[in-house]
Amino acid sequence: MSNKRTKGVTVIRPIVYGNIATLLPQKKIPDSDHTHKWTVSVKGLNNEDISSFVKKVTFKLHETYANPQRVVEHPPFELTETGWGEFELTIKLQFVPESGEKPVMLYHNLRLHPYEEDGSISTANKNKPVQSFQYDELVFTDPTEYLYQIFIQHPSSGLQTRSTPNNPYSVQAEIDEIRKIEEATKKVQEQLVIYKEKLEKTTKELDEVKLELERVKK
Ligand code: SLL
Repeated sequence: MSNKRTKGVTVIRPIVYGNIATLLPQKKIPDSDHTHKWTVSVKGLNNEDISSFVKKVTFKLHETYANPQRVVEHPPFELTETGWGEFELTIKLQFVPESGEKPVMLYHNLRLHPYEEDGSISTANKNKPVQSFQYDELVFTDPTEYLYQIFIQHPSSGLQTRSTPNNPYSVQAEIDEIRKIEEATKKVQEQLVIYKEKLEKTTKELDEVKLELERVKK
């Protein structure tokens, strides 16, 4: 095994990252304005072990936290904190040194509140745990022989055909998501046509008014 690159090979590894959050019982932490407890994590799909190729994960928190750079060197790659506000977390994945891979940066908006579809905070669900996770794929192009051997020894099951309550990520979910995006794009395009027509009509009316004004002035 060596650091030589395996030309023409691409390995895709699914990951799931994000956070859960729960409301703290009031007066849990004396003299503190913290309202929530949250855990941010990076995992493999179906909790598959990613530590065979991930060496460490650095979570960068908001600067209102003491020591905002939190390094986790062993699985589970997660971090639990308490706080009062939402912010964007930076998650840096570093790979085993023999892989020769550059770090990968992920970005996650820490979510504490149960939002409704319209963006307002749901009061009905305010005591329920909140979850915000994202599926993504790490792509390794021409991995070193060393890394390739690791991937062979630790295969990933990949996306299942259908979602289950424990695993919302599936081929079907992906198809549904693409369909939703296509429908939304279509709607936006339809709206655009309507607004363009309105704009043209209004511009024409404006021109007529301008002409009329010129005529009156004379
Ligand atoms: C906001 N822009 O105003 C965001 C910032 C920061 C949250 C949220 C700190 C906890 C601590 C904390 O919760 N920061 O002081 O230890 O909503």
